[in-house]
This record gives sequence, C-alpha cells and structure tokens, in this order.
Amino acid sequence: MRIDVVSIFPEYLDALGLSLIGKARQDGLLELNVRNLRDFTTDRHRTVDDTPYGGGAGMVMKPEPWALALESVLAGAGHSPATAEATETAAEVPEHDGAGRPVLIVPSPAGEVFTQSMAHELAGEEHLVFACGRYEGIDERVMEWAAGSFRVRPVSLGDYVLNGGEVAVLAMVEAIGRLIPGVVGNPESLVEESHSDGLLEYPVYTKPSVWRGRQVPDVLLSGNHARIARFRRDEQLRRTAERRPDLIEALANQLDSADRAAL
Ligand code: 6GU
Repeated sequence: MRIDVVSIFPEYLDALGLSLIGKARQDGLLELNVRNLRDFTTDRHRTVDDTPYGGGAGMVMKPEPWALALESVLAGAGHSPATAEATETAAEVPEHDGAGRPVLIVPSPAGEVFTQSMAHELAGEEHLVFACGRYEGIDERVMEWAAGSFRVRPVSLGDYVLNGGEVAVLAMVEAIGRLIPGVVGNPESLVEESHSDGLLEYPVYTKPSVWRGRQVPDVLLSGNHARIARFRRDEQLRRTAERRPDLIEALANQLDSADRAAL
C-alpha cells in the first residue's frame, strides 16, 4: 500500500517511522510519504491561510497550495491530475467511479466517524492520501475539485476537537497499517482484540498468580478451555454493556441465551 500525507507540520508524522508501522515501511509492505504543504506555496511568506469569506473567527486554508500538493501526489503515484473536462466525464462514467482513483481522507470533526470496519475497508486500498487541515479547515472548493481525481472522504475520530488533522492521521494510519497482511506478525492477535467481534476485549492477566494480594481469576488457571472461553465471553459482554451500551444494542439480535444470561 502507498500512503501520502500532506501537512504544514510534517514533523508530527515522524512517529510513523517507529514500531510496527516503521517496520512495515522497512519491509516494503507500506510506502509512506509526507509532504509539506508550504512547499507548494508561491509567495515569499509561504502563506497557507487567509480570512474567511462571510466573516467569523479564525483562518481558512487557501485552495491553491492544496491543489498543487495533491497534483504532485498524483504525479508521484503515476496518475495524471484531472482536467476540468476529465472531471466532468468521471462524474458520468461508472468505470471511473470506484477503485483506481486514490482515496483522499480529509480528517475533520465534521466527517464520518472512523471505525474498525472503515479501517478494514481502507486497508484493502492501493493508495490513500491524507490532507491535514489546520485552523478552521480547508476551502470547500478543494474537496469539490479533488473529487475529479480522488474518492474524497471526510473522516472524524469522534466527537471532540483537535487542533489539526495530524494526530488523527497518526491514529488512522496505525489502525489501517496493522491490518495490511504481514504487518502484524501473528494474525491471531487481530482476531481476539476489541471491536473484532463488535464487543470490547476481555481482561488479561500474567504472572505472578497473586500480586499485591490480588488473585488471577481461578478459572484461568483451571486448564478447562471451554470454561475459560465462557468466562472471557461473559467478561466481554459485561464490560461492553457497562462501558458501551450502544455496542450491545447493535449486536442485540446476535446474542444467544448464554450471552443474555451474562448481562
Ligand atoms: Cl479527524 N480532525 C480534527 N481536526 N479534529 C478531530 C478529528 C479529526 N476527529 C475528532 N476531532
């Protein structure tokens, strides 16, 4: 997979050189490029923002540096940027609709909420591009224009506000990157984690079996695999009901009578 990130703070993305994602890049499973939006400005002050039409607080990111940066991403990936004419055609021709065009993810608290299922979907893509906005956001015409060459998706991490898209990109690239085949050494570890079955993870324990007067639950030392599986399932259900009743609601018709007894 190829990922391009455009940001005015490329140093934020340095963390993607570490750990699992850093290793995936070294191993050639992930090609990740970070571009500085200011490199696509043409004025002496490298200006990326201006005041909003209609008034209001804060600043808005100017459209032209974004267009130049995204065109450079397309050129780097061997795609030709859309002309106004090609943009018209793409809107009408179904073949141009789906795969082939890279996905442009625009991190924004006004986006669709990022989930594990979206991470799986995006992990199957060939080329993702992240456009990190700052200030009050990017001039809306950039997203309209970009729809000619990209599948544009505004995406939010949840209902709170960050100062910019960079930290959201760190989270999304990690969530997506670990789902690329070969990135997580033991694929079994992807199966038993939170959200893989719509429930939160069960609690885990390691040695010593008594620590500061606290015992590991007896069943985990019993060697009885059926009882251990039931204990873990019950803990998942109990926790999810307590912390995330919305998830239990969504799964309600998939719970059997043993599951219901745990709640
Ligand atoms: Cl994706 N971006 C920003 N700027 N703020 C957020 C967010 C994203 N998700 C939640 N808050």
